[in-house]
Amino acid sequence: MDMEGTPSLHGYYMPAEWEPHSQCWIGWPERPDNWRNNAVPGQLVFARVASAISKFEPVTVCASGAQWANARSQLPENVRVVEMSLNDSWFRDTGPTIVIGRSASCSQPEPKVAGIDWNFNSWGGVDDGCYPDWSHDLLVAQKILAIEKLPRFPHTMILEGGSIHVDGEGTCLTTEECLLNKNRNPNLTKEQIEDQLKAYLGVTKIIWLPRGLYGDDDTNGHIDNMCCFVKPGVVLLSWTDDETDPQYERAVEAFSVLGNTTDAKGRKLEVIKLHVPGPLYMTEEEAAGVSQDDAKPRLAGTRLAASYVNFYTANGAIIAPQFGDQKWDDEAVRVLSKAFPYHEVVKIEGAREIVLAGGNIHCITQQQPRGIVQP
Ligand code: KQY
Repeated sequence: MDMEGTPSLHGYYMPAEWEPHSQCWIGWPERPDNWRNNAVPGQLVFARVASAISKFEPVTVCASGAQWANARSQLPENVRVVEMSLNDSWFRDTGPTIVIGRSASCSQPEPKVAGIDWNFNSWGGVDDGCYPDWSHDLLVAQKILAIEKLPRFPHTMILEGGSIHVDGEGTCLTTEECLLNKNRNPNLTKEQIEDQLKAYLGVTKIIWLPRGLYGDDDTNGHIDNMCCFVKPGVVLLSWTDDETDPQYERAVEAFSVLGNTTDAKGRKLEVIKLHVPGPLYMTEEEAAGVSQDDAKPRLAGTRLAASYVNFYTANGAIIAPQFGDQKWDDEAVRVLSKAFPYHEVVKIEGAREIVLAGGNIHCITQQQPRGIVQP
């Protein structure tokens, strides 16, 4: 397994998601102005995701004081439930990016594990973000690291975990649409952002896709709805064959960038196309179930940012969204099974509930890597 790459500022690096985890962290949805019908259907799907992952690695779910007993009652016994104040439940973005030290050896077999605590502004700040008060979310990473007694590397740069993917061998994938958006870090240049990613993630090469998935407006085009690594040198790309779909132009543009670059090790990338479902749109009934309060309004007729790339890689399993679109659901399982021959692909029905609130399975999960002992 990889212990190569360049040491980061602290001598730690972010491993690829398929490297071994000690556990997975998930928040518990609650706010009725983002989760329809008082978050009841969303909670059902979160419980399904947590339960599926818990068959492969330990899971901790964090729920507010008001929701702890409800979460406990819906989750299997083997899932730990801890109380934590939250503004919403997107731990990919509010949780820590957990990194591992490169110093593990026979004399010091326990690899060091630590967490980067990025700054967070609700995906765009007061004017452009998803909700105006993110004071609890700002503390999620710190609380998780405190629970696990892990060192914390705070960072002032606004960054969400869903906006980066790494291959564990020095390459980071991201989008210009998100990281260069003026609603994140208007005072940083592209080069300065690259320098921070290199220093904190232990990467040496950043591959910038111009845009993320069409309709992914909450996050301004997070990479985790658009493209991810399968292994070093191989990526999955959200695709559509429909030339009239606005996603087509984005997919072709990304395909061209990926086809004309190399990764940190100088490899050309193999690009596997993963067709999007639908297109899917929010119904009148779904929109009516979301209360109007502080959060960004959810409007009927909005194109849903639904993508099969937004899966979670657990120890030995791919936890994959299904949207009730038989043709593309089946095709996604076929493509993922072929791409990950040593993982079991576990289907999560009803992932549409998470998409209605602006994300998907990858967005609600955060892996805690275990680190690897060098022989
Ligand atoms: O997709 C994500 N990483 C998070 C989406 C958050 C949406 C909040 N409404």
